[in-house]
Amino acid sequence: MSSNRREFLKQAGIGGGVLLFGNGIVSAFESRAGENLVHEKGAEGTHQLPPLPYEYNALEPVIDEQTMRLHHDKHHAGYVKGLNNAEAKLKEARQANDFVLIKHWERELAFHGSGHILHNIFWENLSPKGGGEPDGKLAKAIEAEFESFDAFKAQMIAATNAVEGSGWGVFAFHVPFKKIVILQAEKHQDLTIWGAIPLLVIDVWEHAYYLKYQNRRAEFVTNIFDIINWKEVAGRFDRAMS
Ligand code: MN3
Repeated sequence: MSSNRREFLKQAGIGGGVLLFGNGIVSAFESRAGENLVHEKGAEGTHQLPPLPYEYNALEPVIDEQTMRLHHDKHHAGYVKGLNNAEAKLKEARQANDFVLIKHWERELAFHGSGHILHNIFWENLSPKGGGEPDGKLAKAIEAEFESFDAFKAQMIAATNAVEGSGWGVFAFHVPFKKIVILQAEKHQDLTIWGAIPLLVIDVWEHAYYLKYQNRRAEFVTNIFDIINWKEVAGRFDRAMS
């Protein structure tokens, strides 16, 4: 992102949502609070590694400089590279109408896309001036849902400690339920990109088709396109974009 554009975004106070510029859509769902999370989806459609919002040593002694350098410059950068690669490979597959590796590249998309978005949020969640407790609306919401900040904090710590294997503790706002929740993400790629808002879903649990189609899931999935309410899907897209 050019420094001019960065400055414009900062001055405009734009941190999230959908931004339209001459070269198309700038980050529909990738953005969050900080302006350096507003990524360009430029002509190449590539994602970029945002710089840390503070110095590498700014979070000492809680997180050491070397860890920050490796975590941001190597690990997070790897997710960005992998995400761009997965998108490129999926584009190639569509163009060739060759989906023999579809499971592999969808997994790569989920793994690297989730890694990218979660690390963006992680860096922004931290600050050398952090700590204490929230106030305002968030404090009220936490009190209403969890009874007290201490109870919330205890559950967040317990849930994060108990993540099986690699993963994340996640404090989230659930849009359809209009509710704050604490979640665990085991691994992070199971096969979603965090932050995605569903527009169209197709149930392929066996209960959804087995009586009629038995093991012929592909036939069910093809046929369902004859009954999709695209007007409703488009409405969801409009609402998600706004
Ligand atoms: Mn990490």
